[in-house]
Amino acid sequence: LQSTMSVEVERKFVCDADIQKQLEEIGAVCIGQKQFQDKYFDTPDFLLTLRDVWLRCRQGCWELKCTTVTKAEDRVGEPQKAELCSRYQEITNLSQIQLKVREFMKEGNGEQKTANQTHPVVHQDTPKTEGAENCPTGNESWLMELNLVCFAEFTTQRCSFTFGGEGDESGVRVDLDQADFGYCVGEIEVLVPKGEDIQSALRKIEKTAQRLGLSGDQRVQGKMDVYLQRYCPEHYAKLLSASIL
Ligand code: V4E
Repeated sequence: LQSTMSVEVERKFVCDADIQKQLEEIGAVCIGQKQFQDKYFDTPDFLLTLRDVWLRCRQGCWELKCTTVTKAEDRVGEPQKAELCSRYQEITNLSQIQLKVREFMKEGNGEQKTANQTHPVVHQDTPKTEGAENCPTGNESWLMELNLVCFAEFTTQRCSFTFGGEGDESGVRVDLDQADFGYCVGEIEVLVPKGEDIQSALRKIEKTAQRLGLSGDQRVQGKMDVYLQRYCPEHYAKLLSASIL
């Protein structure tokens, strides 16, 4: 089970047609395929995403991704190409998510926005699973209260690979994603429990990238980059000029 607080370090890559074969050649094992739907939420003036904060509901479960260290001086000593890797803190506990979102909004606005302002459609979720604290019960009043609306919704087919044993790639996972709007991307990722060693995660990712023969000097677009570029050009432009994407 994923902890409620961890740092996801990941590097995206462009998938070649023979990527599955290449993965198997370097010892990766397919651990399964799944399909999931993501709905991303923000205020109409993009208060969260302009701070690189990503609130989503994946198959009925809430997740918040926000940046960790970004200052250049904190990256001294990192392996080359570390800048190709992104690192986000992942929070999956709903109360913690709500607390963080409120904090980010206060930072941004001086005053928190409330619901009785303009209100586009809020996507209400019907519960798919019962019982888990994180999973919505259909009562999404906190979204209304914080003026959060759905700005992106798409489904991904994911094929995941891991490496067995205690070697260089232990803990490395490779996801091959195909989004329903016609975009494919690969991700090499390591989930680091909060407070643990990020450098070693970066080295493992770099090693795996090398073994897959990824030259990767340019940043690869994620699913969200492509989605916003195509369907929400105004939002995309704002994130680009704020250097978020
Ligand atoms: C952090 C972020 C977004 C949230 C979605 O992140 P991503 O890892 O691309 O999605 P996904 O579906 O692979 O999630 P997972 O299953 O791995 O948790 S959308 C945009 N960002 C910002 C961002 C960035 N600035 N640079 C890179 C390389 N990726 C994402």
